Amino acid sequence: MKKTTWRLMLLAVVLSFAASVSADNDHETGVVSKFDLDHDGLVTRSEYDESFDRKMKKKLKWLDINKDGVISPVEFIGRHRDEFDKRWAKWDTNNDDIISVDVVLKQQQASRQAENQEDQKSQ
Ligand SMILES: [Ca+2]
Ligand SMILES: [Ca+2]
Repeated sequence: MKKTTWRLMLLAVVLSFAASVSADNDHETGVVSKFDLDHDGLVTRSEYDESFDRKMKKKLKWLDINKDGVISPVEFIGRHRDEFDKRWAKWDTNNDDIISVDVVLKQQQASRQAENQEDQKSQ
């Protein structure tokens, strides 16, 4: 198996692990802060739907690289491949083709905090 394939498989495992650990820590506060659009501490169905629509539109716009209104498999794979390569480069801080779970978790947490701040600014 190619080295790149192994790297992608390892990255997927690390991402899953990081997501599950972070989800345990941030689940309740994260869900409420992301979807509670009127900041009343409750998430209504309409708030959830609106938040989900916003995120999906943003994601679909990002995936449509050539801005033709449709997402081809090449665009989908290309965006995620670019994303994997960027994340790998960001996490492999000493460029030895090995990533540390601690580095991933710290960067995931920082990224999530930045995302939450960005979401709050856009509301
Ligand atoms: Ca609310
Ligand atoms: Ca397209």
